[in-house]
Amino acid sequence: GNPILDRAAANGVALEMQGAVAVVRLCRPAKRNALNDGLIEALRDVFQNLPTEAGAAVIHGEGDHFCAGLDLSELKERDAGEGIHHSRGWHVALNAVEQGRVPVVAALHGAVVGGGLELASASHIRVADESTFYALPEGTRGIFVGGGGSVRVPKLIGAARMTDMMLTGRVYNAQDGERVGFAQYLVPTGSALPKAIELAARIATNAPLTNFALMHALPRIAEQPADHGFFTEALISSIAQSAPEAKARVRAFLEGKAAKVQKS
Ligand code: 1HE
Repeated sequence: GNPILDRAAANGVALEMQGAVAVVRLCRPAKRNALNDGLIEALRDVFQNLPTEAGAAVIHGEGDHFCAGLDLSELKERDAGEGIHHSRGWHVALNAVEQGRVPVVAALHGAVVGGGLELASASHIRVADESTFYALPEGTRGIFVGGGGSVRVPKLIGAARMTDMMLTGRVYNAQDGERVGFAQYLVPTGSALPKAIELAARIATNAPLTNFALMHALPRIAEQPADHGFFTEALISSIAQSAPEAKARVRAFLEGKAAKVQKS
């Protein structure tokens, strides 16, 4: 139906709606979902053109691995100028994931390496199964991250751990990855995708302004001086509160009609 989404599917990124959840799949399993230029453009196009009925999205990879990172076969002949534009193209695509219309949950399994880890880091929540492993082989390949990893990965695990990964080639397994902050959920092998869809379906029921505030205000506040952060927080919280939907949800709680917070 939609020519942009049809082209993305032909380039290896498929979109399927499951209720209000947009399920985005990297489908280049023979190359371990390595990200060539076509795939990066397809990712950008899909996240810039999510159907309006989508309230949240999930991203996952077909086959045994989430994503093997940059397609190294494309790196051969690029000069410095082309390299800058290539990296900027990744930034646009991964910004479309991070700063799009809806929160994105990444379902991780197998290799989450190099550019694959950069993509996972652009998502809002990461659910990893026990087969997941994380690495930044850029260091040992004589290159550097170029897909926003130097900005986003330290926010998850800290600059010291990222430096170690790149200098020594250290690989984190699923348990250690959850412990250091790559993933927010660790689930049995094979169940990352259903868990991610379950979380996304729940996220899609939130008030849209709450999701907007979390995606767009929280990361900006994190980079503001405290005084600016408090001010931005006051603005965004008052805007969220003033929505009719927020009033209805608070009223429902006060009338005993909404769920209490349950001890987990
Ligand atoms: C690839 C790529 C790739 C696989 N580019 N072709 N990323 C890396 O340095 C990771 C490189 N890949 C691997 O270490 C392994 O392939 C995996 C651990 C991910 C998976 O292992 P395995 O045994 O399941 O698969 P395989 O046999 O190694 O790979 C299957 C095929 O995929 C094979 O091609 P074939 O034609 O011989 O079948 C591989 O060559 C191919 N393949 N990964 C190209 N990455 C914006 S800057 C970001 C910078 C980076 O991301 S650098 C890190 C790149």
